[in-house]
Amino acid sequence: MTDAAASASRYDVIVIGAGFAGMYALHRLRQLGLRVRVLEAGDGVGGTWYWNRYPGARCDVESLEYSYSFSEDLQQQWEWPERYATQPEILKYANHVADRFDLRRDIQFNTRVISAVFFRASNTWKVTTNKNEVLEAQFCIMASGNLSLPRVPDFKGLDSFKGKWYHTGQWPHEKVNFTGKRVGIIGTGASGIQSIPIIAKEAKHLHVFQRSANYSVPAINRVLTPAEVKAHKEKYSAWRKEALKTPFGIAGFPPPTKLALEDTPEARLASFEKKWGTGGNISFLYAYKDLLTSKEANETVCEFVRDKIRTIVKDPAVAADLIPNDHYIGTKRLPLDTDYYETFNRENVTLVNIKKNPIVQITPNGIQTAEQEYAFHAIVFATGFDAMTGALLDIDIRVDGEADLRSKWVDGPKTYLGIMTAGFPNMMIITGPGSPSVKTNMIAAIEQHVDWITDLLKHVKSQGLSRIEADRDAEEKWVQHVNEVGDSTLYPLANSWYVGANIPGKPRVFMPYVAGLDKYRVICDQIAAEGYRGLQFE
Ligand code: N01
Repeated sequence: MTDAAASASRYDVIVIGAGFAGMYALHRLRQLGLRVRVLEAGDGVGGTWYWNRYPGARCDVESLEYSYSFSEDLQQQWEWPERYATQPEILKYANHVADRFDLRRDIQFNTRVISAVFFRASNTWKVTTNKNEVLEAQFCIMASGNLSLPRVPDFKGLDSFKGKWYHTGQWPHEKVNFTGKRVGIIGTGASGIQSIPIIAKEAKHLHVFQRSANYSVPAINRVLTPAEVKAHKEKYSAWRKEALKTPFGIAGFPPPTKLALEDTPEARLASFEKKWGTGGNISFLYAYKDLLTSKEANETVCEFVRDKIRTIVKDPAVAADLIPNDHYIGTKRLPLDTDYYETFNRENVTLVNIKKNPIVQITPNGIQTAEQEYAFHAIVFATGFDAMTGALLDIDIRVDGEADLRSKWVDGPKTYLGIMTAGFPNMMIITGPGSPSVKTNMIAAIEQHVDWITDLLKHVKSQGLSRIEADRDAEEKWVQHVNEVGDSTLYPLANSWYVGANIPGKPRVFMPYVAGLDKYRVICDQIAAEGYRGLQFE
């Protein structure tokens, strides 16, 4: 289609993505009287919770915390049935929010953004979609998510496979029935760990192909009692305020004060046992204040979980393969499970250690490893995402005649506060690399970013300004600070998606800002109070 044939529409703001970030951005920016258009690749709202429909998908932040705080009526009226909400429940909530705040009329579904180009002469972003439609706006807000570009490893022969294959992050909308089927699953991250126990109950036989053994701790999910919901709701706004003062944006976890080795081994064991019994990953990693900064301290939790695996898994050879020994606990996202390790005691489940017995190729019948071929009706890829930068760099983002984002970030992402990147005016990223994002309660992080960006645009409007740009020196200092904070922890040591290690060729940079949402919020507020230090306006 020619340029002339492409339709052009003008908005104040284009928001890319209608997940929790895009929906809240639309809601807030409308309140400024701005004309906003949201472009969404899916045919519904919900983002992560729209795409990740795999069996067992559930949030690992408690439902009363993993929800919007901006509307008292909403939080009072919405009923979360369980401690940890299932994917269908969260998607139902996202749809309720879209209807309740009349968001859909400004969201264009089934629309994938291909490119976004900024023209300085007119301070305009021109956004081109997969339908060759061109939309224009003064501002472009990237709400495209941190874990939204699924990755299927490029195994030789996948095209030849005669059965069905699925990626957890692009699961079909209709139920996939594994009854009577031989199923292979590759990947033991959070998605694999949640889906393996459920698929195992249904399939005739499940083979789990594990590259790196992973730590996991029990969710201890349960139905919420009316009394506890009532008690929480009576103090909901106070809980939310408390959450903002915590690193993870979750109330009930005041920073621990004790070092792990200050306790006796018996006291430590009692503390970990209690946390194992009550469930939750933050609870574990927050048992002592140095678990993510001291190798010796961390090793005490690692050994506790290894002992649990040895106790739960009956076959010592299988237990040995399941025992993680290549990273410190918590330095990869620590999954929450329901009966993950127990599942390996089932007759119909086989663990394949692909570090010892690597996958060679996918064949028409199944998976060929160095030792043998396994025949499957279906293969599940729980192999994760091109995280944090993937969805952004999937779009050809450039400034006409100047820079393109893929080139700028060739050695890793550089941002100011994780919100703006120098050289790309009038573009904001929600929960971008260099912000707390995935290392905190995502909805709390989203609300904080959207509120800050809304205030920024209010400032621009009230001052009659037309262009905002991050200052290069301020960006350099922020990147350095993000790296220093990361390097003061054990996080960068693991081969995780936090450092891009799961994507061959991706630069190894630890991307989240891990000082905590509480400290980050104070920095952002100070910067705003100082007239948006580090941003240039025209
Ligand atoms: O992906 P992952 P995920 N050959 O990248 C393996 C969030 N989330 O979808 O560790 C063989 O963590 C890879 O092996 P290794 C959460 O933030 C939240 O599970 O790289 N194996 C690993 O085992 C989470 O962290 C929730 O050696 C290959 C797995 O695939 C994030 O999403 C639930 C391979 C990928 O694990 C991503 O989780 C689900 C290859 N070529 C997800 N490539 C909750 O809220 C990769 N693997 C509960």
